[in-house]
Amino acid sequence: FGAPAPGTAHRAALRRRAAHVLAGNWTGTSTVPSPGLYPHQWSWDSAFIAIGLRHVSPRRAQTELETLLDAQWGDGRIPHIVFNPSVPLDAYFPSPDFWRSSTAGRAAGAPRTVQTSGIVQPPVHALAAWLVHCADPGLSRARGFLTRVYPRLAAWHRYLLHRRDLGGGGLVAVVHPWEQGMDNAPSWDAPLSRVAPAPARSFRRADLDHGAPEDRPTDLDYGRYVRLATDYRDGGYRDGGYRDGGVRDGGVRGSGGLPGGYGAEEAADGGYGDGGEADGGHRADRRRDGDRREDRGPDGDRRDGRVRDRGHQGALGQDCGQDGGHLGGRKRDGRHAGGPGGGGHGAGGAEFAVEDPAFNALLIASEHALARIAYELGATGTARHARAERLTAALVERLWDPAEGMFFCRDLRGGDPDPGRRPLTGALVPERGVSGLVPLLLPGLPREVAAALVRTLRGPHFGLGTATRLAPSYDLLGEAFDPHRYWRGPAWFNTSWLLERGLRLHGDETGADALRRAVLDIADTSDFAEYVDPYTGEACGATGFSWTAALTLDLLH
Ligand code: 9WN
Repeated sequence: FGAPAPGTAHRAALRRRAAHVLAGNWTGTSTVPSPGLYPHQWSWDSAFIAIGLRHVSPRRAQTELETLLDAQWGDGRIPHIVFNPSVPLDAYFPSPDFWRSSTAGRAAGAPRTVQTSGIVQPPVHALAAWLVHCADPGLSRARGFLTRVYPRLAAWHRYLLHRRDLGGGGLVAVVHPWEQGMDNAPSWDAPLSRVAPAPARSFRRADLDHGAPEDRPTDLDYGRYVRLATDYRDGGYRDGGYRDGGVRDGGVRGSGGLPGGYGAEEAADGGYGDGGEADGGHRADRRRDGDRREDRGPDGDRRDGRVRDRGHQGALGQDCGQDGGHLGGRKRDGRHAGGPGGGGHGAGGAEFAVEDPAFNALLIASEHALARIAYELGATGTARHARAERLTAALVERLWDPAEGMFFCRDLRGGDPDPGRRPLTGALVPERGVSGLVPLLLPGLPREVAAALVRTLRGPHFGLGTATRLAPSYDLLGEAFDPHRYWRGPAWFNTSWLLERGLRLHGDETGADALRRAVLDIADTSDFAEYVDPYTGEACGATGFSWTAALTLDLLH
C-alpha cells in the first residue's frame, strides 16, 4: 500500500499542476471549489485553499480569507457560501433566491449587498489565517493582515460558542448536515429521519448536471436538506440557545457577562475581540463601493494603532516555527483539566442539532491559532489556549467512547425520553465516521485517547495502511458503507491532511510520512479528484478540485 516518495522532478511537476488548478479556479478575489459543480466561494474550502495557496502566493491566500470575511454577518457567523453575482442563478442549488440572506437574515446582520447562504461550515479559518501569516510574516505585517482578521475571527468563534452551544455542555452544535461539511455521512441518517422532506418537485438539483447520481446524496437527503434550510431561513436564521439574544445583545458587540467566561478571557487576551460590530453588511457595501482600505481594519484606526504598537513583540515566544506549525499551547499527556463551561439550555427550535467531533476539533485547533495570533499582536494568548484546553476536555467528556476508541456525534434530539426536558442530553450516534478521528489533530488530547485513535485508524473499520490507501469517510464494515457515494465511504483529501497532521503531532512520523506519500500519489493519479475510492484511489466526483490541489501543495512543502 505504500506509495514511493516522488522524485524532485516529479514533485516540481506536481507542484506546477496543483498551482495551475488553483490559478484556473481563481476568480480574482477568491477560489471556487470546482467551476462546474461549485461555482461560488465556500467557507471551509477557502480555508483549506488558503493553506495551500500560501506557498504559491501569500498575498492571494490573504485575499482568499479576506473576501470570505467581508461577507461575515453582524452576529459573527461566516456563511458557508458567498455567491458570485455573475454566475447564473440556476448554476447551483440552493441559489441566492433560496437563502434570501439580505432580507431573511437582516435581523442577524447579513450583508446588504453580497448574497450568502445562512448556515455555516467548520471553523478552519483562524488556523488558515495563522498558517498564511507564517508563509510570509513580513508581507502579513506590512498589510496588517492579522490585525484586520483577528477581530472578525474572534467574533466568529464567539458566535459559535455563544449561539450554537445548544446542548449546554460547552460544545458547538450544527443545525444542518451541510454545516458540518460531510453532507450525507451516515451519522446524519438517524437525526435526519425525524425531518419531513420537502417535496422533490419543489426544487431542482443542479448538482446532478455535473455529478453522477450514484456518487451524490439521494433525492430524499436533498428533500430533508431543503426542509431544514427553509425552516431556518423562515425563522430569520435565529439560533435556539438561550444565549441567542439577537444581534443587539452581548453576542458580538460586547464581551462580558456571558456564561462560560468567554468575554473575560477575551479581555485578558487584549480586549480587541469585538470586531463583528454587527455591521457585516456595511463592510460588504464599502467593499463594493471600492472603499476597501488595505491599511485599516473594520474596527477603526484606534484599535488598529494600538495593536500595531505592540505588533511584533509577540513573535518572540510563539513564532511560526514553534512545534512544527502545530497550534497547541503544548502537547499534553495525562488527564485533561477543567470542565465544560456554560449553563443548561436546550436545543431551542432546532429540529436537527448535532455536536460533531470534527467541527468542534477544528474550532479548538482554530482557538489555539487565535491564541497565536493574539500573541503576535501583543496580547498573551494564554486565555485562549486555556479555553481551547477546556473545550478539548468537553469534547472528550461528551463525544469520546473509550470502548470504541473514537469520537461520535451527539444527536441532541436523539434518545431523549422527554423531548421537553432542558438541557437536552441527547445520545451518541453509533456510526463510525472519519469525523470521529479528526480530533487527533489536537495537542491537548489525553495520551491514551490519541493512542486509541491511531489504533482505530489502522484497525478494521478504517484500515489505513492495511486495507485502504486513504482513510475512508465511513466505517468499512458499516452497513451504509459505499466506496463511491460522497461522504458514505470515499476518502477525501482534507480529512487525510488533518489526519496526517495528527499522526505527526502525536509522534507517528512513519505513519504520517506514509500517509503523505499516499495523498500525493493519489492526488497526482486522480487529477486532483474531489474524493476517491479508499481502496483503489480511483477518482470520484469532480477533478481539478481546489482543496485537493491546495493541500497537495502544502504536503509538498
Ligand atoms: C453543500 C464545496 C462543498 C464542500 C462540502 C461538500 C459539498 C455542498 C454540496 O461541496 O457540499 O455545501 O452542494 O454538496 O460536501 O464539504 O464544502 O466543495
